[in-house]
Amino acid sequence: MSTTVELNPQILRFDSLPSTNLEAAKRATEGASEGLCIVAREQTAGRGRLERPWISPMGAGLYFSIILRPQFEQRGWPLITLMAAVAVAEALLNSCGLATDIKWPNDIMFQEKKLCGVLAETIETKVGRAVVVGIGINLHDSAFPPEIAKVATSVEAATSARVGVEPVLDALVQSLNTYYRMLQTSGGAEDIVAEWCRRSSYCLDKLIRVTDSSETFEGITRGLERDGALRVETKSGEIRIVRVGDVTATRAVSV
Ligand code: BT5
Repeated sequence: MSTTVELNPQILRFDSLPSTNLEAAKRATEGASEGLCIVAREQTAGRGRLERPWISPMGAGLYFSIILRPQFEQRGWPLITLMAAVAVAEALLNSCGLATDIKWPNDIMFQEKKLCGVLAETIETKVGRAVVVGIGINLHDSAFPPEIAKVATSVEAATSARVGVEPVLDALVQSLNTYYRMLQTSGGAEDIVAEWCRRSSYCLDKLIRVTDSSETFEGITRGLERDGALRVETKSGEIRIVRVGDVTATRAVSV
């Protein structure tokens, strides 16, 4: 990670798209430059990880994607998701005065409820491999259906203030620029991990349950690896390194 690239963001706005990640991926495939941002007022087929849906009604949230063309080695690319989560947390603090928590690896939380999700996807393009980072921030409670109100929240609910897309978008583009630059400097991986840990109650000593496609286990978090993987100490004292899966906080004193 030696040369640092400025993002020089350019924003394309749409009323409605199936998914801003899909649109960004299409443009990246056609050769669009690093820093191209896609913003939509609604998504009709917003996506989460593992093809899960991201509910994105008209005017209720910020639906955003950015194309990155990282020049550093690919084993550092998982840190891009963490970098984006740090950038969202910083943007919400700067634009709305809202202090949030980050749940490993990609959820921005307020009082244990999800306020924002991040989806980073790697794609092949004719000018090399690229990453599309998608960010969905709930600005108002109308961003999600009542069925998930126990686990979802919005900036408006958290701050008791009405907030518009533009100030959050401005702050987000600025903070992505800052932390993407940081990630590319020598020592940038350690710096992003430190920034992530500073903002996340999930970094150390948190009782969690990890679920992936093959198993579920519980343990206590013991920090992050250099590539952003989560270290979890199980009941038997073994340290497991988690690179994929869903994490939930547990209250049971079971380890
Ligand atoms: C994520 O996935 O959290 C990544 C979400 C990324 C969305 C952005 S919006 C702009 C860009 N374009 C896209 O098409 N996607 C990106 P995951 O961790 O898999 O969480 C998905 C789960 O969150 C769903 O299964 C629901 O349970 C829940 N969910 C869906 N919509 C939600 C919402 N608006 N608010 C809170 N939770 C939601």
